[in-house]
Amino acid sequence: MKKTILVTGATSGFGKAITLKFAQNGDNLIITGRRKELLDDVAKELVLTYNVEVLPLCFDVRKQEEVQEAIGGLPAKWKKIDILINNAGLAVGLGPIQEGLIDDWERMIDTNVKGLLYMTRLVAPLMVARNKGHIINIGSIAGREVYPNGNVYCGTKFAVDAITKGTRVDLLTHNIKVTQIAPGAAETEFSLVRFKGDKERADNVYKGFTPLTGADVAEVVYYVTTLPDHFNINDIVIMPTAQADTMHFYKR
Ligand code: NDP
Ligand code: 8X3
Repeated sequence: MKKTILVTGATSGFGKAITLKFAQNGDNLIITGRRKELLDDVAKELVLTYNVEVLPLCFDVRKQEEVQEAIGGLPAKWKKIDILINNAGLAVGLGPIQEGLIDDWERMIDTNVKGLLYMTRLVAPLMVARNKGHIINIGSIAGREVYPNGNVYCGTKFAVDAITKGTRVDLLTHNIKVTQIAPGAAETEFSLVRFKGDKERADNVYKGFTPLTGADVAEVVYYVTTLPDHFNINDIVIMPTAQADTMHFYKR
């Protein structure tokens, strides 16, 4: 049966790969992001290639009024969201706490924590009303272990870990699955954003080993949605084979 999937941050990286994966399987998609042109391109590609229905919603997850307008204003048929994938997120900067830029911190906290909460607050009641649904939060290995200079980004992903667990407990009696997927290093726009457009520095992160791709992450996201009703994967850490934890890489 066709499902309706809402993916935040579908203009690049994991989110874009996740939308492709679900579209290949015939599901309808609500896709979000701030970059309207890219969002519309993704929507067009999905409709033309896979003949699915796609609703692009351009908004900033940090802005509660925009989230409210977008989700509150969904036409009735699009309100039947089967799966919410809270993927939109970012790291900004990599430096010691005593030199941190408050604006970078706020961007990360507002996007990775508050944005995820705003989305969940509006979509979870729609699932509760239908007594079904699946919320998938994209965490990170950075939400399991801190690493030097990762301070606030790690903090936001530890928060995603805690919020995911709390969400699962609260939605338990509403038949809603809650899953966290926590990837290690994956080559997307992530490092380019973290290093504020410094491509050389971003490319360097992935030199000497094979990182995960958006498609790898999308495979796992899709997989956790294919299990029988009685069976949920609560939590999963996925890594490049060449990465043991946040600090240990086998680079050649
Ligand atoms: P990308 O930078 O490629 O994608 C991030 C996506 O998030 C974009 O589509 C971007 O869209 C969207 N986004 C960012 N800020 C906002 C905002 N304020 N409002 C709406 N959308 C926003 O990175 P990834 O695909 O790698 O990252 C996806 C998630 O995976 C993030 O939560 C990240 O923390 C996490 N992660 C990444 C890892 C990696 O190594 N790449 C590993 C582990 C977790 P737009 O700019 O158009 O708004
Ligand atoms: C992204 C992975 O280790 O760069 O969440 O923080 S890491």
